[in-house]
Amino acid sequence: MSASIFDIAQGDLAAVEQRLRMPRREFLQFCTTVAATLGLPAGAEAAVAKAVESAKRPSVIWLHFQECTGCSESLLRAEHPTLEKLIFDVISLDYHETLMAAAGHQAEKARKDAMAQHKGKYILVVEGAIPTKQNGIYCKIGGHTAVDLVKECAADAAAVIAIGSCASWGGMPSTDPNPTGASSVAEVLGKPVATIPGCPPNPYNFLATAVHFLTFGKLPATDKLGRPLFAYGRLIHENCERRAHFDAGRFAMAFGDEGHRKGYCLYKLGCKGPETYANCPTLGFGDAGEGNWPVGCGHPCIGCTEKGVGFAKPIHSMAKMLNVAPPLQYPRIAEEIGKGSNFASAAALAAIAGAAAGGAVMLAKNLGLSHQAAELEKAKEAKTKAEA
Ligand code: FSX
Ligand code: SF4
Ligand code: F3S
Repeated sequence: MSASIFDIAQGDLAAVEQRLRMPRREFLQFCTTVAATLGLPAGAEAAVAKAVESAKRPSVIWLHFQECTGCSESLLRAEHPTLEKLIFDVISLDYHETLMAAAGHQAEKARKDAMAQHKGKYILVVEGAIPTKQNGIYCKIGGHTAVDLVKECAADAAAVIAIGSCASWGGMPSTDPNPTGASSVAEVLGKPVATIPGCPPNPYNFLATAVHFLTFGKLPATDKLGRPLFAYGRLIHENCERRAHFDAGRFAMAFGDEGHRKGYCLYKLGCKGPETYANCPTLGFGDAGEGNWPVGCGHPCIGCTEKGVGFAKPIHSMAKMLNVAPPLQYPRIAEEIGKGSNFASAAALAAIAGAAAGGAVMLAKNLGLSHQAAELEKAKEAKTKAEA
């Protein structure tokens, strides 16, 4: 039988309670949540709990370059546990320009000391893009360019994590025409690194990645862009609570219109969920419960976790459909209003046209037709008003 979280000795729990200043129930809940977020098999929460409870705190060096500090801010808003607990009890944050009290030479010394003492063992976290044009003069700290700093700190790190879209692939600072040559950590180092994109990223994706390192001594499995699969393995569109509206052809056509107020799909307002990989719909933000994520709040996803989408495509432009089979079995509800058609005939037509024309064409047709349907509806309403 695999170990269970309930097998942890009461004495150990009391110790952890004291060390983390966190009620044991909350601690166990945290470990279970992290194990579930990581997609680990049943029983793994015990390993997570054991690691968090007893692991020697790994040294973390956190660099800031071209960014807004939103990544650190979002982490500071994490609740289970708060970053304060994580900083002081789970990881040893030896260098973080925004949070550390030290300044100037003292700060530089803290970084150098941590690198020397934990050579080959520390985690390097990079927040922000790295300006590369004109020998990197656009960002200098303590007399060193960001390019030199990241290379120096990465050389002896056990793991490198790029947090946020800026560090992962350039993000906002790399927006065309990218005057500073803002680049990702991987581009500057010339080798792949783990990435936690998002602007800002979900703090739990970072926490879960850090706890994975703590538990298993290595970073979790990633896709080819370095994104942990547990968090970025699925398209937003696959798990979106508005997906049924998409499949049924019910779209908000303008902010504040009836469809928008009713929670219809935001595809036609530019939602990039169909081409963006992230767990935003399932994880949510801000510990505020279900539905607290961009689309849940009524704003189209801008694709902030996706290179070439966020800060690259106009917010209102329509997303490319990736890996989505058109739901041929669904009627085109919006198009059928007042046209005397029924479910069976719509489905049959869709199936024939789908088979003949291919899925993508069918889907495009569906989407185009709902535009027409909305226009028809508008004309009908205007006519009824005029006649009244
Ligand atoms: Fe800001 Fe982080 Fe965006 Fe960038 O997040 S929230 S600009 S991803 O590097 O601080
Ligand atoms: Fe959700 Fe956007 Fe997909 Fe619509 S297009 S179902 S709002 S992810
Ligand atoms: Fe970003 Fe879209 Fe999630 S904008 S936060 S990837 S819903």
